[in-house]
Amino acid sequence: MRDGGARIAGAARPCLTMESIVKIVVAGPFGSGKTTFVTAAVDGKALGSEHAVSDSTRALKEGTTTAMDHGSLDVAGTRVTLFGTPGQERFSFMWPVLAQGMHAYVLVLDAGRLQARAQMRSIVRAFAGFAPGVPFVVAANRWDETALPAAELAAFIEVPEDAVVACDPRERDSCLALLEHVVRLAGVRA
Ligand SMILES: Nc1nc2c(ncn2[C@@H]2O[C@H](COP(=O)(O)OP(=O)(O)O)[C@@H](O)[C@H]2O)c(=O)[nH]1
Ligand SMILES: [Mg+2]
Repeated sequence: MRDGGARIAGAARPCLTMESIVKIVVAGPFGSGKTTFVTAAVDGKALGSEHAVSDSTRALKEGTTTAMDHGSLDVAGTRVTLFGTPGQERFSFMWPVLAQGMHAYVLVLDAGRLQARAQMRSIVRAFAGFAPGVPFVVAANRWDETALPAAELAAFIEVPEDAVVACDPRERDSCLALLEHVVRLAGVRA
């Protein structure tokens, strides 16, 4: 994916004007809190595509996103549209599809699980491959910063340390604060 994938997102990214809608993609491993994030951000008014989990990952949660989570909201006066990806590897062909034209992306991580951190490393690489230069933030969920310092976490998933921000996706204010930061990053590049 890194070298062979089509580089669609950067080239197709529209200009950001005052009237523009900022498109933000919410990605990350299975069970990291993506659907929770999109749902909390839009105050429960999200369109989802959750289905019952059919395999062994059922131990993690009962429903999983098979196409996308979607919703729109205002963030500090900017209209934002969110597209949450499915996290399971077999749906990864959806990631560049949903990433088309995005201004920025959020990578939600369950920082407490080693397996999730390893999966995040390959998701970081995949997005760097098909969306080079597009700004992003890692929303670190369930993160014990004393046990896992930011520098260590950032080095493990191979992102700059200042890209890692603590976030509780169940809390709307936490999601909104993170989105404000992401919208600012998207604006800087416009
Ligand atoms: N305890 C706790 N549970 C969370 C947190 N974030 C998400 N969850 C739960 O973790 C499960 C997986 O979240 P979900 O948003 O479906 O993950 P997704 O696969 O990334 O869309 C759900 O049951 C959430 O309610 C968190 O910060 N703390
Ligand atoms: Mg989901």
